[in-house]
Amino acid sequence: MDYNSIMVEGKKILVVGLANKYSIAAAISSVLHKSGATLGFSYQNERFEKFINEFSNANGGDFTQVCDLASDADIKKLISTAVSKWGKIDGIVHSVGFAPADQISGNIEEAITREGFQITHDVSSYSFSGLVKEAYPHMSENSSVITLTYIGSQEATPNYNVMGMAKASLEASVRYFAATLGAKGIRVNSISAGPIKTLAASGIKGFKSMLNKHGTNTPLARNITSEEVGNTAAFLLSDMSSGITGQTIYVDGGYNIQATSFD
Ligand code: NAD
Ligand code: 0WE
Repeated sequence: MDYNSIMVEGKKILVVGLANKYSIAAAISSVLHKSGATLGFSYQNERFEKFINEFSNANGGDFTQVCDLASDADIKKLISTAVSKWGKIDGIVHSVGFAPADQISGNIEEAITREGFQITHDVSSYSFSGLVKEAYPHMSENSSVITLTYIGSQEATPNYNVMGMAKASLEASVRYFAATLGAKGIRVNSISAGPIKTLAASGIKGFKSMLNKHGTNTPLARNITSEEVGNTAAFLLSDMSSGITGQTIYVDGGYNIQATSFD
């Protein structure tokens, strides 16, 4: 794909949720870099530090900053780092999700616990609210925030369980923030991606058979790539999408429009 280096030219975009080269955030960052953006990266803990610094050097990064999103102090530190470097922030990519492993396997009536519910909702949903709450006073008048979600928020998906409940909460958060931040020129949207084999996904029982099913029983008759998610992300972060806010945009090959399909 040839990229137009002026699509997000000069925009200063914070990327949260990069872990390794398979991360959806890596594909998004690569497209943003090729499309003219300046990037800043946060990472969960020191385990990811080496990769992030190398990735940042290769992809137009201005800074890297550790940030555990379960910590309000870390979120404050991240935004203050971005503000001290940039003044104003033009875009944020939130590409974060986590449930304790025992929460996303088996039937929900067995798997769910109060603690598992709390951790999952805290990291996978509140982290978005906490980040935007801290960042919005420093966002430019023509800025855009995106997050990543999954159709398991809308339709019961085997094993996805409490992650689906957290994604429903995340998608509702997008609508609430979009409703009040619109007047400040800040747009807020989510991308609902089809399944992609990232590190987070590879640990999941039956993921391969789900990938096969998606790849076959979908209008485009194939799975989507993380680059395709990156392209949509660049559009949503650019002024090309200036009339769009509060939406869940499906990048899933059309899977979500089918009630059912033949094998
Ligand atoms: P990934 O493992 O590469 O990314 C998840 C990121 O979340 C990692 O960078 C991890 O460090 C970060 N994270 C987890 N807990 C954190 C915390 N406490 N503080 C800071 N960061 C934390 O996997 P991915 O598949 O790229 O996932 C990115 C997003 O895309 C997630 O929201 C996921 O739900 C969503 N998504 C993934 C798929 C898929 O099939 N892979 C499909 C649709 C949506
Ligand atoms: O959001 C996700 C996965 C997020 C995720 C992955 C893990 C694996 C390792 C959250 N928490 C954890 N915790 C771990 O310990 N996806 C959209 C990918 C995914 O995960 C599924 C899926 C799909 C699709 C889990 C069950 C069923 C389908």
